[in-house]
Amino acid sequence: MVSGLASDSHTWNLVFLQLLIEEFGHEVVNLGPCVPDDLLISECRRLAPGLVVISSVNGHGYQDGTRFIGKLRDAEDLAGIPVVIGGKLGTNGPENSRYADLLVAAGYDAVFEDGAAGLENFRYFAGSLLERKAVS
Ligand code: B12
Repeated sequence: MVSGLASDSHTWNLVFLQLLIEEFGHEVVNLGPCVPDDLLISECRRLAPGLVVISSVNGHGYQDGTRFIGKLRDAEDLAGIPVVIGGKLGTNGPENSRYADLLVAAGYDAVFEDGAAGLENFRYFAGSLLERKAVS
């Protein structure tokens, strides 16, 4: 499942991720931009995706992302669902950014901030996780 967060209206990042993950050979549900936390959580419950990929580029990723993952991890039935976030997570650029560590501490399984951990790392992470799920 690919999704934007509540404040973020950027769309091509989501289309890009959908195409990329489809290229790995997986089915993708793209919830689109400006998705309220509660809708995102109810869709996770309804669809039980193998991986939730959050994208944020408008500069509010850290705030929106921290709030969302707190709510998701508080829901007992969803606590174990794999969730990653990436993009432009703040407004200072990826250099010297501490968002990755903070977002992992908040509950994300991995963080792919532009520049620091690029698409190759995401390709490797998502590919191996989804493959493991497919055989188990
Ligand atoms: C088009 C655009 C808009 C359009 C969006 C239209 C639409 N429906 O999508 C409009 C005009 C609405 C817009 C609005 C705003 N925008 Co704008 N926008 C852009 C622009 C020019 C292109 C974005 C784009 O489509 N890129 C193409 C996609 C494919 O690439 P991408 O978004 O960069 O995503 C890549 C990576 O980030 C990465 N990635 C993204 N998410 C994830 C997730 C994972 C897991 C992984 C692995 C990788 C990954 O992969 C993608 C491919 O490489 C960028 C500047 C730029 N040249 O990038 C600014 C930009 C994103 N916008 C910006 C800003 C500030 C805004 C506004 C706040 C401006 C304002 N004051 O109103 C608003 C926010 C609106 C909102 N509520 O969110 C800033 C964000 C700054 C930051 N984060 O530091 C940017 C970077 C411009 C800038 N340099 O200042 N924007």
